[in-house]
Amino acid sequence: MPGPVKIYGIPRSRAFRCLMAAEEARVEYELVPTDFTEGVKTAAFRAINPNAKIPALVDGDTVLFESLAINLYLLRKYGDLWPRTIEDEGRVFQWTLWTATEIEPAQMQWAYNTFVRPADQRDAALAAVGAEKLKAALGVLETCLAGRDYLLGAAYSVADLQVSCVLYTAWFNSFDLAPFPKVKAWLDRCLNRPAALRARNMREAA
Ligand SMILES: N[C@@H](CCC(=O)N[C@@H](CS)C(=O)NCC(=O)O)C(=O)O
Repeated sequence: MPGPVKIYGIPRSRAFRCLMAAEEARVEYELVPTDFTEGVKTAAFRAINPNAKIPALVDGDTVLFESLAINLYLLRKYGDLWPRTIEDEGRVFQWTLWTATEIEPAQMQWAYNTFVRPADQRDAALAAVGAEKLKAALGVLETCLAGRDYLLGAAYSVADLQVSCVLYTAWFNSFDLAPFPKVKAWLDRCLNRPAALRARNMREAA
């Protein structure tokens, strides 16, 4: 029997997303502490992820990088959240790629220039451009959540996990969600689930 799934990273990094997924999948896992300054540069870690970035995953002979791809793998292989139909699977892929391309770059542009970088390295104009792009994406989400509690319908799914684990950054760091009340209520639901709270406790206590 292979040992527990290994997630390389620290909770205060994108590895948080995979901790949320692993908790939702209820898979036995080990967090292998690897930080994004020195930890990612070691030869041992580069052999796992040649991008020298966290997170990475090792599950027996399977080695993966990219946080949202790791999540798809974990939820497909473990737990009972994976969609039952090809159509819903398509929607999960749609929301995953949408998150990576429409949310992530805008949110990071806002975050880097608002609180991540030291104050003297922040550019307020870049932060504002990122915030505007993020608002445009949140508007799409607000429209898609009309008349439904979750992205695929009445029940929480992998689509909700993928989008909410990334938007955690904006939600936790007080991005103004007042113009998007459905998104705000949905994020409150997704990020206060017992599994999400277990992952958040690791991150917020760190
Ligand atoms: N697209 C990648 C991005 C991974 C990433 O940028 N991770 C950061 C930490 S949150 C990192 O390891 N940075 C180290 C570096 O860029 O040198 C993913 O989602 O997994």
